[in-house]
Amino acid sequence: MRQAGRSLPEYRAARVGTAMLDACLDPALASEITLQPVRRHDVDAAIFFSDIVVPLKLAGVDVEITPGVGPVMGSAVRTADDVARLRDLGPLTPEALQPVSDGVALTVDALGETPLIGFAGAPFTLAAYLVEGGPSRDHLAARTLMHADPATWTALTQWAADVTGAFLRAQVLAGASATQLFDSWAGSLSLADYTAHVAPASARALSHVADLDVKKVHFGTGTSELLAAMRDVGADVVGVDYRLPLDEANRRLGGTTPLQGNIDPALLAAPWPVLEAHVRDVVARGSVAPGHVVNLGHGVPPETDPTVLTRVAQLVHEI
Ligand code: 1CP
Repeated sequence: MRQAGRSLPEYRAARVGTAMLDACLDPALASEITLQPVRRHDVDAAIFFSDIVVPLKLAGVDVEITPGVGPVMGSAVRTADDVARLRDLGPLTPEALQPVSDGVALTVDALGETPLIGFAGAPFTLAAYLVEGGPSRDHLAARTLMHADPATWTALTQWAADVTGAFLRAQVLAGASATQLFDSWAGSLSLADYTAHVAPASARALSHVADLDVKKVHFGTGTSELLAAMRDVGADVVGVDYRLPLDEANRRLGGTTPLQGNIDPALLAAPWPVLEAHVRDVVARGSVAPGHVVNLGHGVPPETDPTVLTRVAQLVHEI
């Protein structure tokens, strides 16, 4: 679940005095933070504490995570020269990825039987941050670039695919037993743009783990029109945000693809009977798919009462 840890007091305590990306690159701290929601909520899997921009940082990109904002680049990547400079940084090596591998290995040891999900950002979402220079609403500059200069766009997204693919691969080799590719902002694309300008790079990112025995979940928000295209880049499970009921998502996917999702994060703050009815509805609709990973339809709001999350996990286990 996106940035799930932020709602936990023990997370906020662990992070005091440590910048976000420094926390991600401290194997013992990253491992401890990964375990916190598992201990508290008794969920069936852990998601590694890291961020989609960690591999950019390790590749040498000037990026920080600014509190209350998100990833911010030292300078935006807009031109062919900017992309050439990125490519000059060279491939992301296993040596550079060592803090990630060490953090995963420590976590897998401590988790015992509970599986760890590794993850990475999809090339479009990473490119959206790189081209915009930080978070943006409509990802206009990225969407302009893919049409204005398709060769530069392709070079950029291929580079991002290889960097993010190396990050994903390192996590699996260190013991993660499933993977998730987050294309959080793909919902700003038309199906035609997604298919022509984004899907090839996402397929390339996933190809980095194609020879490994792990299931691949592919998630985006606002992607109701893109679900089949997102599966077809090589995903085993499609993550659905809270906008589309899972029975309808299953219909759009032809009834053959396991789904993940899609409790509406807004309802975490609603009275319990309202939330309970919603969770039961999500589980019922998901049961028509060939498999269902119960999850939120996007991230946990930081102000969420953690006891509510524990109660949701309990309810799902009961059902
Ligand atoms: O739940 C977890 O803690 C798991 C680890 C995790 C994951 C899976 C973090 C830690 N980030 C992510 C993925 C991530 N990061 C995504 C994809 C999923 C999604 O849609 O949320 C995206 C888009 C980011 C980028 C990012 N990092 C944002 C969003 C900014 C925007 O454009 O709106 C933010 C706020 C961050 C910072 C971040 N990453 C993670 C945490 C715990 C935080 C908060 C930082 C803090 O506590 O200081």
